[in-house]
Amino acid sequence: MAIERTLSIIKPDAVAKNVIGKIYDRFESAGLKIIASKMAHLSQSEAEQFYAVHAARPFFKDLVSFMISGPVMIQVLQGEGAIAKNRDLMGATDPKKADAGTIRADFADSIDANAVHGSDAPETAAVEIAFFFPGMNVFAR
Ligand code: RTP
Ligand code: MG
Repeated sequence: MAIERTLSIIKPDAVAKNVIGKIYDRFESAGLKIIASKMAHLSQSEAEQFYAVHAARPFFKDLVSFMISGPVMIQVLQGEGAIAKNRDLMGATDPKKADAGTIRADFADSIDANAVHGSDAPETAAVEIAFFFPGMNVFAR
């Protein structure tokens, strides 16, 4: 398995719950390295651009409103198979369907307030890392 980089966001609900450290521990315990991070309060335009792939979906407006409802913690994770590993740690989009012990099962309240975002493929990871950390090499060396 190749060393990869992926973009992770701790969403406003989890930042408000004060569980950034607990979620970082999940990443580090699974062997993922946090190689960049920043806290930000996204503007509407930034949230719309970031989730542009979902622009036509019925939940888009709610998703954007939620993502700008408070500060988020944004990080690049690096490690073996980082993209899939992070998705496994996150659990299913709907926390009611997320496996026990996943971040969403333990910290998320609903399909909207679902604690974390993670890139879903190498192509989206590259775009998402460049969006929040311009100039950063999106490929692991
Ligand atoms: P994310 O992009 O945030 O990591 O989440 P995901 O891949 O698990 O889910 P995705 O299909 O990409 O959807 C992005 C976010 O939109 C909200 N959503 N709501 N009401 C709904 O049916 C619905 N479906 C998706 C979720 O907050 C999801 O994280
Ligand atoms: Mg997604």
